[in-house]
Amino acid sequence: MLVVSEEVREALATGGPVVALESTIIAHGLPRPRNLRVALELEAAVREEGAVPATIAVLDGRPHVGLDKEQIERVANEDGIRKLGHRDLPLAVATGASGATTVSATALLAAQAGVRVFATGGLGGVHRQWTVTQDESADLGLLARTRITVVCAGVKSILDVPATLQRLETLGVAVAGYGTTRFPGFYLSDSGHPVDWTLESPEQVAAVMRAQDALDGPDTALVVAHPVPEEQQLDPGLHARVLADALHACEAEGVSGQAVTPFLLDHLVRHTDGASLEANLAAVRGNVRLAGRIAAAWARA
Ligand code: PSU
Ligand code: MN
Repeated sequence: MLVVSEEVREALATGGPVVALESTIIAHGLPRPRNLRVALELEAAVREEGAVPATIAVLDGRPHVGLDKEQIERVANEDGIRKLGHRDLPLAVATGASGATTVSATALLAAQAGVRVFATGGLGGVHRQWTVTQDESADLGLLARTRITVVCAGVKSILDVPATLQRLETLGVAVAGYGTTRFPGFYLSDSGHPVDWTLESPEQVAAVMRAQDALDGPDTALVVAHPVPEEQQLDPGLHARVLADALHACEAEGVSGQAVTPFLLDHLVRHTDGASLEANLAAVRGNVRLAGRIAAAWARA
């Protein structure tokens, strides 16, 4: 069922390092035409760290692990590219649809292909207003059932961060700060919440992955929370003001379901003069590079 690119297949067959990359950030998380440049740049960054990038998406009903340049262009520019969580995969396959995969769908397909390391910007999680909307990203449930290492800048700051951290604990998903004792805040280096564990090197992350396998507990993820460098973060005061606006606009316009996260991210980009976009990109770039180093350490292990 999976279409694994030749390059990714060869790397996996020889135990070489591979990093899975999601495509929702390209299709629905970043504005055009910047999104295409970013997608290609992220792949190049993975290669510079000595690993093979595997961008994941569904094209014409076929789930792809590893895209060529034309396929990445389709994800970035094609109108009607859907946003696919893992529950949407069978629907997209059976109807021949094309869509970008969220963290949940990407992690599922990556794990099925045998890719253990995955990089993204910020995870989905529990939305503010959860008591009214019950909106919790499917990312969390999938990470509770999938043995994959996700390098991210924490969870998106548009969310209820402490509630999301609590859900990760309840679901049994391991969380460690990378080089920090603070849980990162996506656009911000520090979400204001601590983490219980700190890892300091790619080798140490690989050792945790080996320990997960050796202990053979439930198939859960390892979240490596890697902060955006402080000098590249969004100004915290601006972040607080614009986010409050964005949340009001979302409610006033009655945005719901899958549209909430793209709406909020887009609102932040437009009302910070693109500063949130730069912080988002700085975070993703750093995550992709770290994921490349972790994949290399894992391949050597
Ligand atoms: N990280 C980013 N930008 C994004 C996302 C992550 O920097 O757009 C995407 C991921 O695909 C994540 C999704 O899985 O947002 C969460 O969407 P929702 O809240 O609807 O589950
Ligand atoms: Mn949601």
